[in-house]
Formats: sequence, structure tokens, C-alpha cells
Amino acid sequence: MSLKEKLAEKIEQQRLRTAKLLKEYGDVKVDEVTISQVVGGMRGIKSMVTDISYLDPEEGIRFRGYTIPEVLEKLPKMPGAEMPYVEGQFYLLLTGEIPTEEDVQELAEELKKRKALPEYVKDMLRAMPRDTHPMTLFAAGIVAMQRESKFAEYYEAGHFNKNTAWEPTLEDALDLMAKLPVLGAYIYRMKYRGDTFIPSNPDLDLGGDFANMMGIPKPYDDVARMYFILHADHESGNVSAHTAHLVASALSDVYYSYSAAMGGLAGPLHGLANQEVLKWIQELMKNKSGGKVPTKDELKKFVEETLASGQVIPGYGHAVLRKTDPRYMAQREFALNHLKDDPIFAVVSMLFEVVPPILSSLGKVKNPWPNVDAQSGVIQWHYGVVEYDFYTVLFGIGRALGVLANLVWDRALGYAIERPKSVTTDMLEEWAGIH
Ligand code: CMX
Repeated sequence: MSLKEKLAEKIEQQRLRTAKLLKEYGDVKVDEVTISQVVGGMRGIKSMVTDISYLDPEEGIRFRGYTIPEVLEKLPKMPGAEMPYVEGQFYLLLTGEIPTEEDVQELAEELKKRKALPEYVKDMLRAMPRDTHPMTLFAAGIVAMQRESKFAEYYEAGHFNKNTAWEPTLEDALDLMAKLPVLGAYIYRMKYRGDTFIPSNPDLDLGGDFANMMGIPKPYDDVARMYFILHADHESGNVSAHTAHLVASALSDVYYSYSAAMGGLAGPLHGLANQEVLKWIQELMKNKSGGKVPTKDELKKFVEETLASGQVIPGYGHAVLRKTDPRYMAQREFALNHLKDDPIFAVVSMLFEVVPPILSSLGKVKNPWPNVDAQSGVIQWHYGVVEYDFYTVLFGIGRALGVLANLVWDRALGYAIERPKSVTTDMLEEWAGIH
């Protein structure tokens, strides 16, 4: 059964579940909302639905019900590879099923046909100032391709129908997913490698071809696979996923939706944190320990100085998680195998011991444990991707796997345009009994 046939079958079943919930149980209460949630970024309010992934505060992310160790173990791998095919993760997120090797190959072939980057995107990127942030180039490249949207074409032709709208959305999702690694590598080679481009190799899988286009030898293909799989999704309330869902709820296509999401991912409290971690560690090594691995006492002092200056410790804490991020642990395991002698990894490991007790002692940090960003930058640095600014682009390529799967399902289930209600401060004061 092809991916599209499989999805059609799943969508039909899921529509019945959603319709029953709406028709018979629409008035069942899911949550109550407090003033601190309304003022405090809607934290924790249960108000969205996705089956692509679920973030348990204690356990971390589950992709379609599978934990990270399960995903890394169960998804098919190519002979000799340490990490599974990225295409397998995309298949899992779209369909909810662990693909067979054949399913993966079919999807990989589909993506290969779609990966050419339009020439006008390259021209536009080259016309932009070279000091433009790579996330700006990335988001601009995505929105520039909006003219390719099959959903927009379908809508403009007057074909919109709630039953079929997911089909051109799937086409767009496959097109965009295929092009993002090419776009990312193009930006990297243009900006940091003096316009020396390496063509895509049609024989390689998504992770392998990304490493090829970046110009980085093995095991960077496995680093790319791991990075994209781990960053694929983190349920739907985070800034990037939510932005894409919100924009798509207006029936904007995936190009508009995903480029908007990238604006959110570029923020320092979201995707940018992985570059902050590395910057912060290198500043420590340069200014406090003469370029060497610091002692534990030097490290403690640096952590305390950072906090005293009013800054957060990058890579630590999380809005939902209350334990060490399993994405951190998966990357740590890889680093323990491949980066044993890397001095920055030595500092990352020491921070894992030093930071949590200090953050806990502040009494206000809800999660003193490391998140994914505490570990990912050092691995990139180790393999020669030393341009921190680029790390969020890598995050953006990986995050598309989950966000695009969600957008296909948003259209399949006919989710409504988002329109939460805002209130005034006067109203809050009145409800609080202040007046
Ligand atoms: N260092 C210092 N203080 C921290 C902290 C950290 N790493 N994490 C949280 N705090 C502080 C908050 O600033 C807040 O202080 P104030 O009350 O004085 O404002 C207090 O602890 C309570 O915050 P929280 O409820 O524990 O955390 P939030 O949900 O508000 O914020 C996050 C979550 C990630 C923004 C925050 O932990 C942080 O800034 N971490 C560092 C940046 C980072 O690593 N971001 C990447 C997150 C991963 C992702 O989004 O993908």
C-alpha cells in the first residue's frame, strides 16, 4: 500500500473518532484556566489536539507512542548505519506506523524526485547580503517557494473541499520536506564555504545526502540522521509547531505556515538556545580557564556568575519537561562513543553534574535538568560545523518532519481556524474581585 493509500485509510478512521467526539461529547470539559495561565503564555492549558507526538513531563517526548530509544531501535537503518533513516521517522509521524524497509525506500524515492531547489530561490539567496542571519535566509527561501504550492493552486482553482484538502497538502509537505535539506546545505555552503556548492547525490538517503551536500565525511551522515529524528516534533504547543498550526488554520499553505514557524524557532528562548550553549561554554574556556577544560570549582563559579548577571543557563530548564530530556541522553550516548576526547564535550558532561544542584537551590526553576540544546551544538562543532548561527537551521530541517505531518492531519481532520479569546486587564481584575 502506498503512503497516500495508507494515509487515506487512517484518515477515514480518525475522522470518525473526531466526528463522534464533536457530535456526542462536545460539551465535556477538558480544562480550566487561571489568571496566571492567561498572563503567563497560556502555559499548560489543554487546548490543541495532535496525535503526532506527546510530551510527558517526566518521560519526555513520545513520537506516535514510541519513546526515543524505541524509535532509534525500531526504525529501519541502512546497512552499516548507526542511526535510522530520517525518511522512516517521517513515515512514522505521518501514519503512526513503524515502516518496513520497503515503505522507507518508497518514501525516499518520492522525496528524491522532489528535492531540486528552484533556481530563483538560489538567485534570491545570493542577492541577499552575506551577513544576513542563516535563519532569515532559510525562512525567506521557504516562503519564496510558495509559488510552487499545490494546495494554493487547488484552492485558487475553486477545488477546496474538506474531504480532499489533505491531498495537495501532502504533496506540498513532501515537496518541502525534500527541499529543506538542500536549502539548508545551500545556505551553509554559500555563506560559510565561499559559494562552493556540492550537488545532491540521488543515490543517498536524506541524512546521507545532507552530509554530502554539507561536505562533511562520515559519521556526519549519522549525526544528521540523529539530529533530524530527535528534533522532529515536541507536541504542538511549542512556538514553532504552534505557529505553523495557527497560520495553516487560516488555510494558508505549508510554505507560508512553515516559514512563519521558522521566525519563532529563531528566538533565543526556543531554537537559538543550542548556539547559546556553545557560545557560553567557549566564553568560559577562553576567559576563565585559559582555553582548557575548567575545574569543577571554576565551572561552578562561572555558572553562579552567569546567574548573578541575570542571565539564564542555556540548555537547562524546560517549559513542560521535568526530567533530563531524552533527546539530551540520546545525543550524550552518541557523544560518549564518538567524542570521548573532545574538550567541549568534557565541559558539557561536567555541566550535567554542576548545574542541576545550583538551579535547584534557586527554588524557582521548575526543571533544573538539561534539555536537547545542552548537547547538540558540541556535536556539530566537533564535526566542523563551527558556525553557531547555522544550528537553528539544522533544527528547522528536523522540526519540519513533525510540523508538516501535523499540517497534513490538520487539513485531513478539517481543524478550524484558531481564534482564542483575549480579555482586558480590567476584566481580569474584576474576576479577581479587585474592583
Ligand atoms: N537558568 C536560570 N534560570 C532559569 C532557567 C535556567 N536555565 N530556567 C528557568 N529559569 C528561571 C526562569 O527564568 C524563571 O525566573 P523568573 O521567575 O525570575 O522569571 C523561573 O526559573 C521559572 O521558570 P520556569 O517555569 O522553570 O521555566 P519557563 O517555563 O518560564 O521557561 C525556558 C522555560 C526553557 C524558557 C527556561 O528554562 C530557559 O530560559 N532556559 C534556558 C534557555 C533554553 O535552554 N531554552 C531551550 C528550551 C528548549 C526548547 O524550547 O526546545
